[in-house]
Amino acid sequence: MTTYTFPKDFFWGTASSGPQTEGRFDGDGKGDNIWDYWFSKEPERFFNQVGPDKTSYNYLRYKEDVELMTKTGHNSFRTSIQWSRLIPDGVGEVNEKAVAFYNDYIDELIAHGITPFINLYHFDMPMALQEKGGWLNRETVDAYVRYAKICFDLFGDRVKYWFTHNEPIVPVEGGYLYDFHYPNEKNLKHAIQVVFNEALASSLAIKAYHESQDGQIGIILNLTPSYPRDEKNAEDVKAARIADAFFNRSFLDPAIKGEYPEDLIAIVKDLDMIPQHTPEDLKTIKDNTIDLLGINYYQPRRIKAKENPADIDPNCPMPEDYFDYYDMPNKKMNPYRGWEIYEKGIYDILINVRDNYGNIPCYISENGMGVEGEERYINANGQIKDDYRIDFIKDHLRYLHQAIQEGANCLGYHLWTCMDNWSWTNAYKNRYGLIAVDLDKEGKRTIKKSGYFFKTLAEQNGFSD
Ligand code: BGP
Repeated sequence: MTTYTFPKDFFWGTASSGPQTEGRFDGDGKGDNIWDYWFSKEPERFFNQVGPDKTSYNYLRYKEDVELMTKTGHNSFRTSIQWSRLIPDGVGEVNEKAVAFYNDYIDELIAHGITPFINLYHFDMPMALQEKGGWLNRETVDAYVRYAKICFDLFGDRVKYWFTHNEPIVPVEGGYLYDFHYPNEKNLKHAIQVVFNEALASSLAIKAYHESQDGQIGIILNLTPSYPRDEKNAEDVKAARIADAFFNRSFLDPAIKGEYPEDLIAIVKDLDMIPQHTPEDLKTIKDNTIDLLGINYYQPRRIKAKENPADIDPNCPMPEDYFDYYDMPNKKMNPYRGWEIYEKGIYDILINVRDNYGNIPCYISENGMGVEGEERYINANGQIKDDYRIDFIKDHLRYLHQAIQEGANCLGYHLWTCMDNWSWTNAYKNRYGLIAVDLDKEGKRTIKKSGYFFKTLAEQNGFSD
């Protein structure tokens, strides 16, 4: 038998976000964000036309949710403040009902021995700011920094772990390259400007935080290790390295090293797409790096050299002009989400952070498995027997444990997610939670088998097999 024991005070818990869990209710004072707006215009883009209005009723049920977190082994939990709840138009008055809600939610977590991790931005641009260009507009950076300072002032006395963004590359991919977030553009020049403005906003928020508060602040990045089809083929290796620059190092390097990778700068220069910036902006990014890195890991990227350069449309440059995706035979898949499952990726990421990023303190801030039709696994007692999720967690934790044994500075593991929640355009198609949510019964909660497993895992600070 092998026992996997994790370091003392390891963070065990889950992650979620405001827009995916809270819902919106009469009189709550929340303003529209891009999701509210987009759903009102194109409900057919969302699975079963389920929108962001009710999500998982957490705004009404948060006390019960915190109780359930204790029953599922949480010593820490991440959610996000919704910018459009706290400041409905993004720049103006603070909504006192939102302040009361977040205060009470945070107090409830702490009273139950659960350390709150609070993220400031999870894909949820207030609509009033999007109308003026969203992240493309420099004024949004200023509005974000004001919003961040308001959050630190209101909640910083109790919240000691803050994050400036969750997966900042995703609004770039979704909103400006591949059409899965509003504003649904396909424009690499805009995408690059958004990358820069998000990083600048992050650094300015970090600066403000360090000037006034005493906790830690970081960023959460979805790192997708890029594996070449053939490690001995120099063209494949080069292509994988470029994909890594676009999708990982574009945020990882400024966040930790305070500067952009040279290979990425060379490509962007060559495209004549250097984003608008001032020398002072670069200094801000250089001087204000993160304390803690959150790593979301779901899937790797398999890459091969570009096979057919004729695919390239000179009028519409895209990252994929530099590489092709490689469909590796016999890969293990999560068929519901269409994502490859490659457990060793978690190890490779942590070793990369150890060796190339100064072994900065980090934790796994998301990892998880969305499954469609989990009702078919309900047993006679009404419990979902999600053994596949338990196996998924253990399979990743073995590699995480190995990385820690080899010196990785990984402080915890958060699963995506606690309660089943609303997955953007996939809505409630795939369920990720330790706890089931019944949408036909106003969000009734039932702990899944994995929820009980997670409690034992956290109590024992590891597992044996
Ligand atoms: C991450 C996001 C989460 C969450 C998760 C699951 O990228 O941070 O918000 O949604 O992925 O992915 P999806 O919802 O696309 O199935």
